[in-house]
Order: sequence, then structure tokens, then C-alpha cells
Amino acid sequence: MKALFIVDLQNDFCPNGALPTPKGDIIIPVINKLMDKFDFVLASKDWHPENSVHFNKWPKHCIQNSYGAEFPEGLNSEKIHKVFLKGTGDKDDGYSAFEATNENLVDYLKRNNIDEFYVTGLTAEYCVKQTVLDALKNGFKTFVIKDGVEGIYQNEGDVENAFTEMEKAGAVIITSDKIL
Ligand code: VGL
Ligand code: ZN
Repeated sequence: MKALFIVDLQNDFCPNGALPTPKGDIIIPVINKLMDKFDFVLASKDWHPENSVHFNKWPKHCIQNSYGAEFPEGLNSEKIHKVFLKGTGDKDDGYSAFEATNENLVDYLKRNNIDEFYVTGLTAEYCVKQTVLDALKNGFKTFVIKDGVEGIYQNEGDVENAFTEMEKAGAVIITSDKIL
């Protein structure tokens, strides 16, 4: 089985959000178009309590149950089978979707015979990268859909370095037009 995984595509990481990617919204139509081509469509949400020490490092974003934590309006979120919530404690953790606390992602994938894991979402340098590295560590065949990922682009070269690191770790970098 193949799963399309959408990392943290939430209002606060979109261009008008609290921790914005300059072009995060351009991936929305790419992802919508891919959804019907997969057995499963799964997503993670950054889902922080107000008092997390994560906010010593970052502006406040993706507070549990807030507008900023919702999926952007244009995303066909009704097609998402399951949402994995992460960063839910008061520590600075949960960059990877494999740290979700509402449901264990490895168990979910194994239970549903998912062996191919296709990653999209936000942000390239942080949560997408950590999720891809953990998927590989857990033995899943992992693909990163380049035009389905966007970054914060805070430090020069970070996004490029993230793609290099994911590829070196064993991820296959592809574009959405290769998915039939
Ligand atoms: C993220 C920074 C802080 C992400 C989440 O989703 O990439 N980045 N929290
Ligand atoms: Zn966060």
C-alpha cells in the first residue's frame, strides 16, 4: 500500500501565518491533485499547548484548536484518512510526525500494510526533513515530492541542504508529474 503523507500544512505555516513559509500555499493544488492516486492520505499537525518551551525558539504558532493550526481552506482535507498530532507536550519536541502522541505512526503504517511513504508539506528544513529521516530509520520506502514541499528559507542554503540530507539518508526525491 502507498500513503501520501502531508506534513504540517497548516495556516500558521502558510504565507500569512505566524511562522510563515514565503510560498507554502503553492503546494496546495499539487497535493489536492495527488490525493486520489494513493491508497491512504495521511497528515500531521503541529499541535502545541500555549506554554510550550518550543516558543522560546519560535514565534507562537499552531496552538491546539486555533485557526492557525487548521488546514488551509483550499486543501481537500475531507480526503485525509487520519491526522497525527505532534508537539503536543510542553517540551521542544515533535518535529517528526513519528513523534505523534494521539496515535503511533509506525503502528498505523504497519497495521495498514503501508510500505511506500510519499512525503509532502511544510516545512522542508524542519518537520518534513525529520519525518523523512524517521520514516527511513523505520524501514519504509520513502519518497519526497519536491514540488509538494516548501520551506521557511530563513537561513541561506537550509532547504537545499535538507534535500541533500534526505537523499543521502536514502529518500528518493521525485516530482509530482512522475506519480501516475
Ligand atoms: C515546524 C518549526 C517549528 C515545522 C514546526 O512544521 O516544520 N517548524 N515548528
Ligand atoms: Zn512547532
